[in-house]
Amino acid sequence: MAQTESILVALATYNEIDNLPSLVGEVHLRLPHASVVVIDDNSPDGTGQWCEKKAAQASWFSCIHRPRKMGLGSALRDAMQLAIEREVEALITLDADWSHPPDVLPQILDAARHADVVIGSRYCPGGKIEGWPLHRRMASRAINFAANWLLGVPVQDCSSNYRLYTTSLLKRVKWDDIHASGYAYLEEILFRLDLLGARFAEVPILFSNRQAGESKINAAEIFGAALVLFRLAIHRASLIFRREEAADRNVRS
Ligand SMILES: Nc1nc2c(ncn2[C@@H]2O[C@H](COP(=O)(O)OP(=O)(O)OP(=O)(O)O)[C@@H](O)[C@H]2O)c(=O)[nH]1
Ligand SMILES: [Mg+2]
Repeated sequence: MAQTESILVALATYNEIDNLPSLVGEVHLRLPHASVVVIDDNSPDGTGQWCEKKAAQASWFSCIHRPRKMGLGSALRDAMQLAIEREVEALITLDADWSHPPDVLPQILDAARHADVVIGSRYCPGGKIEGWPLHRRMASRAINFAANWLLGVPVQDCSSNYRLYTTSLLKRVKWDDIHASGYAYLEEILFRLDLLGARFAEVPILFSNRQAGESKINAAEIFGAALVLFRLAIHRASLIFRREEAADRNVRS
């Protein structure tokens, strides 16, 4: 991954006006040749208006305005489709609340030389979480345990949105197969990319609790994520069963 001109950085936002301007500045400082896009869901706090002004000043910056809050996953899906349309080499995603440290971007790019998907990871050796209460740590661990065990995704941090995806891999995704539109999209896309034979790498990060603004995660999102994991686990079991049946038939014939 040599050409940073060919990188799109995407930030999904809902009410991130207290975080976004400084974060966009920092990302641009770290990757001056990359394009940055914000996918904003008509945030009532003026995030979209700030983006309009920024886009008028900076050619490397753009914003997709959506009419209402449609979920993190659907925003990431739009970002992935934009990366394909713009024919960039890779898409980098990160949360817009400063939880994902932009100073790790060079290591993420470096790891992409030998991987199709790179994760900024809290749970690989060297990764750390700062400022999260115990219940958030436990919920995150539980989701990751379920994703590893039920979906077999060979990644230690399946729910981190700090990622790099190579566009050549994204082009092979069958978008109609993906149903999650909320936070569970993070696990679902990894599951689909794993089925496509993706090579994964993880880079340790120090994840810090959001700098400002309010969390968008709620009980409905967590319940929705559990349902998605359950549905994907059944799908995976049926794939394994069909593969074993086919192997059996081959042995007999
Ligand atoms: N466009 C869009 N962005 C969203 C939506 N929900 C969350 N986001 C963004 O997704 C990123 C992650 O959301 P967070 O609220 O930080 O979720 P979290 O990191 O699990 O929880 P906290 O950090 O505790 O708030 C942030 O940049 C949010 O602004 C949504 O419905 N639409
Ligand atoms: Mg956050």
